[in-house]
Amino acid sequence: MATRVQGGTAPVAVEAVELIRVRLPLVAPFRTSFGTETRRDVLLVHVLAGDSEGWGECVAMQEPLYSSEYVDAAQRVITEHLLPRLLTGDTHKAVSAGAIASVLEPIKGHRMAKAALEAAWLDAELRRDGQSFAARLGAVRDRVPSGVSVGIMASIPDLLDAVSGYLDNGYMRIKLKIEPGWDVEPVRAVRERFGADLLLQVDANTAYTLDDAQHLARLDEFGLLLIEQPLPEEQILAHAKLAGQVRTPICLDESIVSALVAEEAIEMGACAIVNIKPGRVGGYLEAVRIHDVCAERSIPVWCGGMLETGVGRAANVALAALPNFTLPGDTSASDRYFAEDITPPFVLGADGCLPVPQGPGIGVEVLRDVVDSLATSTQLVRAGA
Ligand code: NPG
Repeated sequence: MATRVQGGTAPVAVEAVELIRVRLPLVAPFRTSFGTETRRDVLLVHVLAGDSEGWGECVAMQEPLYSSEYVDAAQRVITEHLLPRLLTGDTHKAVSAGAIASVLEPIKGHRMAKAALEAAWLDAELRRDGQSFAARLGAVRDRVPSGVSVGIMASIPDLLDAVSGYLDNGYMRIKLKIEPGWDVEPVRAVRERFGADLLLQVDANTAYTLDDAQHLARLDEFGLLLIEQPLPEEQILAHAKLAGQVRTPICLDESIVSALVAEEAIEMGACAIVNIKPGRVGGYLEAVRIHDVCAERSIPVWCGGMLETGVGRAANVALAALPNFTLPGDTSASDRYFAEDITPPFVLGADGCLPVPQGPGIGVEVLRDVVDSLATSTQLVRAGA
């Protein structure tokens, strides 16, 4: 399977890279245990390569609250440390998307920044070759079931209204954000109101400690699919200990930053399920490796979300079409986040699924006039400069 991600496409000759920042208001504030997002300040990477072009989206947020990365730092590391390694010297005519991770390996961390570059390079190669992301990554479905992530609300009636609206829209599973003080009662209320058949899971974004194990075990009675990232990112062993004290399957998100970490976490018994976010792990090719590591160990995976525009969403939906993505992802329709997207919107089908783009590259058109109307800055970096 390794050949699927490592082999692949011949490099495109990149002439320049545009870094465009666009600001999109969210349709509603999104509150998690680490903060409230009201807008997305997205960094887009636009690769210009002769007859081809490619787009990538950096998922780093405005502030380093989800992880240590944030968008200003991502742009800075891209211009000062990553692009110079891809665009100057001997390498600049020869780097294929499949080689980017190893060329950038000397730079520690900054996975969201690296992922955005790799995605843009891959898109340019695939557009040139007329191949879709889905085909390149190994997709086996043309529609993927869609879940929705529901933020922390001011009250339980507000939460029930929000969940009810999403179920009316057709979402196939609900994820509730939780934190200490907003956990057992909201979960109970949603379970009681919408019944035992609702696919329901929770996400703590690292808000608990191992001392909370008995409290978290109170969630067991609600038949949740999983509890996502209850403990801090570095505490993989503590997750394994927690798994011995709760019946609800543990899913890791923030902790899983590479295929190697995934392998070790699984071996330690720290997770029974893995959330895969390409930005968090350094790119779509590493995401496929994690998919494979998990598949070999019978660990189901699902595709996480970082409030992406249509650019990131298109590629996420392609990834979510791989065989071991057996749980619905945070791959919601565009209107769950934005009134206006920068691609034609992803629309939830009557079957609760999103279509997997089949066109070359990410398979969706980037609406340049919308991008320009939302842009707050543009920086052009030329190859060989
Ligand atoms: O559907 O894109 C989406 C959002 C899904 O809950 C979601 N994302 O922790 O997984 C998360 C969370 C998140 C939101 C993370 C904002 C970082 C910033």
